[in-house]
Order: sequence, then structure tokens, then C-alpha cells
Amino acid sequence: MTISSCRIFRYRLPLTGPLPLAGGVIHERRGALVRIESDSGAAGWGDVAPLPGFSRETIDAAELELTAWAERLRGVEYNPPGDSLESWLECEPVRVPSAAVRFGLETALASVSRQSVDGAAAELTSFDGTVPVNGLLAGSREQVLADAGRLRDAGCRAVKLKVGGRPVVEDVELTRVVRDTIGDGVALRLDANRSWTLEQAVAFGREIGDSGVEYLEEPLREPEHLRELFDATGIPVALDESLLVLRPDDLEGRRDVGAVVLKPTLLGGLARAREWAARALALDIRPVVSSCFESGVGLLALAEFAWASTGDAVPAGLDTYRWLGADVVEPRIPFRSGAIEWNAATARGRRIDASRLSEIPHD
Ligand code: OSB
Ligand code: MG
Repeated sequence: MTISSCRIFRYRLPLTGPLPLAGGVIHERRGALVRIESDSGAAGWGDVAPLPGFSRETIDAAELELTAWAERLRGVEYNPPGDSLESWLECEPVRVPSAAVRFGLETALASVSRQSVDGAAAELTSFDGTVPVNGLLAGSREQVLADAGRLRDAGCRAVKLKVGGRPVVEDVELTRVVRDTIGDGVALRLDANRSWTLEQAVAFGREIGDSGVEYLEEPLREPEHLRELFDATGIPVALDESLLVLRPDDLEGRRDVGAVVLKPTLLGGLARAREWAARALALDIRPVVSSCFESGVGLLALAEFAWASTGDAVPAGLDTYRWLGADVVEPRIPFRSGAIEWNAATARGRRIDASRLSEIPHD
């Protein structure tokens, strides 16, 4: 196929409340959609949404980068599977896109090329599957407990509690109460976002010993001590922030690691995240595909990636969608029975809401 146009649109979505992140509080989600069209009239969308405090690139920088790509893509002959974004980058390694831009371009290219081949009508993702979602528990004790009950009643098979933001004794108590609230049938994951010293993490792990924790994500300020923590507590760790400075081969021999948290928006796109997933699966480590408050366009691409990686076996970290007060996908993506369900029936009538977008002009 020949790429006939590549358009870029800015979006600003309200959040359901202020969102505290590593880099400060955000009140709205900003990002960009890229729409790639082929000469046969097929079109595909991608989401570019760097997360402040987590992404290396800013949203403004990503927009500039996207504009350059859009100009370069027009008129290009693109024939997968031989052609891929990766193969282009090898030809021109000077312009390596940032992580969020790569994710958006890959998504749009995959979607438009799939339709050129299959003649599928859907501009949104065309996968067919039901991906279980890891319910996210963050905020005050009251908020956490109210959400824990709701997520259990909604049918979530796994929840992730954010810890590390309060004294260790309070986190121990809250972890126990959350376990009691969700019952034994729901997996409990914890994420400390590198808040603790080794001593604090060991104390926490010993105290919660019998709460049945699936994994403890990024507990340590100094991640070189993760193995010691595992040896002292027996609780598997999950790697998230650490992946940015590791390579998939580094997972070999890591008996402390039970899971890797794969966020293509931060990790450098889908192809990179796929390499991580494949290496993890080969080593019996769970790949947990996760989101970063992307819009519905990004979320569907992530659900598709999770489905392709592990089907319904591993609940994916896609609950950030709940924080969006509005979406570019209209009507919103349904979240039922603790899962994102996407098939011909749920896709029907869903489209991109142009009134939420403002186009960024380019040559
Ligand atoms: O620390 O895992 C994190 C979202 C954005 C930035 C950082 C994180 C997250 C999540 C995503 O927690 C949800 C999940 O992984 O379940
Ligand atoms: Mg994390």
C-alpha cells in the first residue's frame, strides 16, 4: 500500500479527579492521535501520550516529532510484514522516535495495513477477545476500600494496591484489610514505585506474610537489592521502572522476578514490548501488559497486545482508563465483569469523536 496521508490531532481529556504523579499533579490528560490513511482508503489510528513524570519526552516534543514523521510518511510504500517501523529505522537510525511516538505510529500502521490486506472496515482495532483487567487501588484509605469492594463485585480477578506513600505499618494494615475485602478469590498485587529502603521492604514483607501477594512491584529505592528482598521474604518482585535500564536477556537467572510490567508507551512501543513478553514467557515470568492513562485508542491497542501475549490468562493493567472523565472513543469502551470485551458487537457504532480533537496542521 501507499501511505496517502498522515494527520495529527491534539486531545485534552478531563480526569475524574486530580491525578498525583511522580512529576506533580495533573488535572487533564493531554496527548495526540495520529491517523494514517492509505491510497485504498483504509485508515488507522494511533495514540501518542507521554506521561509527565514517567516519559522521557514531553508532550510538546512528541508533537513536533510526530509532525516530522507525518511529512516523511506521506507517499511511502509500506508492505508488511516485510516492512515495519523497525526496518525503516534501520535505514535511517538518526531519527529514532521517542517511546510514545513509536507506540502511536506502530499502532496506526498496524491498523491501516491490516485493513488494506483484510478489507476490514474497523478503523479502531479489529481484535476479538476479552481481556481481564487488574483493578487499580490508589488514593486515600477510604477510596481504596470503597474501590476494592466495587472491583470485587464487578468481577475483577486481580487488583493492584499502591503502597509506599504512607508509613509501613499503615501499608501493612491496609494490605490486610484489602485482602479481607476482596476475599481469597482475587489476586492481590502491590506496587511501591521504589519508595522503600531494603529494611522497610523486608519489614513490610514479613508483616504481611500470609496475605497471599502475587507480586511486589518495584519495592526498592535501590533495585540492586531486589534479590536480597526476595530471599528474605519469599515474595516475588515485578519489574516496571527497572525495565527502562535493562534488556530482555537480563531476565535470565532472575529467580526473584515473578512478573514484568510492560507499558509500550514508556518502553519504546509494541515491537520492543513484544520482545520483553516473549523473553519473559520463555523464562516462566508473567508479562503484565499495562497502560499509562492513554485514551481509548491506546487502550484498545494495549488490550489487543495483552490478548495476543497471554489471552485471558494474565489480568492486564488497563484500569487507568477509569481515571479519564471523557474519551476520544465514543461511546466509551465497555468495562464489564472486570474485563475489556472487544468484538464485532462491542465495536459496532463506536468511533472517534472529532469534536474532542483539534488538528495540528503540517506541510
Ligand atoms: O507505577 O505501575 C505504575 C500507570 C502509569 C504510570 C505508572 C504506573 C501505572 C500503573 C498502571 O500502575 C496500572 C497497572 O499497572 O495496573
Ligand atoms: Mg509500577
